[in-house]
Amino acid sequence: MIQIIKGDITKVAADVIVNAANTSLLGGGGVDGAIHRSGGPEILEACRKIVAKQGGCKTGEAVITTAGKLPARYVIHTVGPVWNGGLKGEAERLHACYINSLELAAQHHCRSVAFPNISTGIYGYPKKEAATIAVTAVQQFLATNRGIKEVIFVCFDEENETLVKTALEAKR
Ligand code: AR6
Repeated sequence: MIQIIKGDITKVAADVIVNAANTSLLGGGGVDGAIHRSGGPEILEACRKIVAKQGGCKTGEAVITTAGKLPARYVIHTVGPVWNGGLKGEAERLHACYINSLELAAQHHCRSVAFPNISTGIYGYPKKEAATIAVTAVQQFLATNRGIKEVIFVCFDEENETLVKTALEAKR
């Protein structure tokens, strides 16, 4: 099942919430800043351990940590592409963010996963195209029946909420 809500992902009590991080995994602005602020220092500590082991996270890939003080059980940090005109593999990488995050969530026996609109803030991805990619990737993964029952798109702004709803309706 896919749900779309407008709000703040740090308040969502899904098994896992996804963070739109950067390759350093060491925090930033936007949703990344909000997650680290509300979740407390445990999340950054876990990220530092991952950095020490594997040196950050590549664009399109994902890693998992504790959710610290957040109501979720885990945070999956994925790195969306920076929009660079659309001919630099942005679409494939954005699609990979959703698939790799869901794959990691399934490996950790999560049933519900909440996503922000990855790359549509500081990274400048056009929101309409990003919404179509997000919905396509999630539907593709849900069809594989890996134990994930619920995916929630947590849209921070009304524009993204409308665009994701439209993208989902177009696929029904
Ligand atoms: N809950 C849900 N969505 C949010 C929240 C929130 N609390 N806060 C912002 N958004 P962005 P990006 C929305 O910029 O474009 C960071 O510095 C926001 O409105 O957070 O992938 C990282 O460290 C937008 O729709 O992420 C990276 O350096 C969406 O989340 C860089 O930004 C994504 O916006 C990543 O840029």
